[in-house]
Amino acid sequence: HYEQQYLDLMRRIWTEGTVQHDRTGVGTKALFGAQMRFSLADDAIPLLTTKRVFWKTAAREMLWFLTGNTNIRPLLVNKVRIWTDWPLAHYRQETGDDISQDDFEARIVADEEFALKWGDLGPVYGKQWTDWPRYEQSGSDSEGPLYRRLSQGINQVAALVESLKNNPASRRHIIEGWNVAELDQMALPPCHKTYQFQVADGKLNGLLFQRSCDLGLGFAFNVFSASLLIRMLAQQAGLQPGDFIWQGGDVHLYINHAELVEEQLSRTPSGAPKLRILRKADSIFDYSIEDFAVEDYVPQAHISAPVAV
Ligand code: UFP
Repeated sequence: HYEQQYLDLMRRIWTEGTVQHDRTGVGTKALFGAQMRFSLADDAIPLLTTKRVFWKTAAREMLWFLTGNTNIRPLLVNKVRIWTDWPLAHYRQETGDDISQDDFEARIVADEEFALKWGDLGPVYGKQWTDWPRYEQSGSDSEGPLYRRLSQGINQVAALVESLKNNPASRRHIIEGWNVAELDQMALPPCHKTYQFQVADGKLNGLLFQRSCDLGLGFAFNVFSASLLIRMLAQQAGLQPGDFIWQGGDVHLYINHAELVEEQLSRTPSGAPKLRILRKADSIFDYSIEDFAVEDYVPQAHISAPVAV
């Protein structure tokens, strides 16, 4: 079963991982460098079956990336709360207001101006994917050339669809989130930072390099949304879905996830869920949540665990 790779890695990290005193202060057990391979052929989708994964949340987040938006408001309108922690912490720190998460989220939804001021995450995925900054020389002074930023950046996703169609054999099919010059403006530097694609035998293979992976929580989402992206791209480029290769840098389990790890390792994966894309959208930017259906997904009970911020 495809999920065995995941459980094996989880067991290995939990028993053999190096203890790390990570940024969050929680502490992890970590292993550096790991790979998993999943087939996306025949609508197969690597959704974890040993716990329920709320795949629509991941799908909505992926659709939000593709809009280029970096404000949490459109997510919250759809009850997606996975990005609230960062703006909330920032707001509390700046204003001294000890607002609850519920109240903060309600205010972001109700008050557009408040959202503009407090809901933005900086130039995270959506911005880099669809509007990577470009500059041109605008003059020079005694110290050398002067540059101005162009109002329209590079849309990597649009360029990718074109290159998949027009230059399939290319080894340069890449979407990059790691804009070194803008990392300090981002709420969180990209985790799923690099995607590479390959066209072979009429199939689209995709590889994700994830620099940092919370194997207990983040992974389930990351692996679903990367697969969804490959599926949408394949459909747009007129290709069949091939393999998805997941590649992790610092792969870790938080020390306070003991219950999750033990419960999940006691379960056995089962079933073969399918992801159907119900319609071919006009472009990669025109999908909506109603276009996706997951079938034959009979997961075991959800397991909750604390998120390290
Ligand atoms: N994390 C993921 N996947 C994501 C995401 C975050 O696993 O898509 F946004 C986890 C990895 C790590 C933490 O535990 O969040 C990010 O912290 P850092 O930037 O210090 O690696």
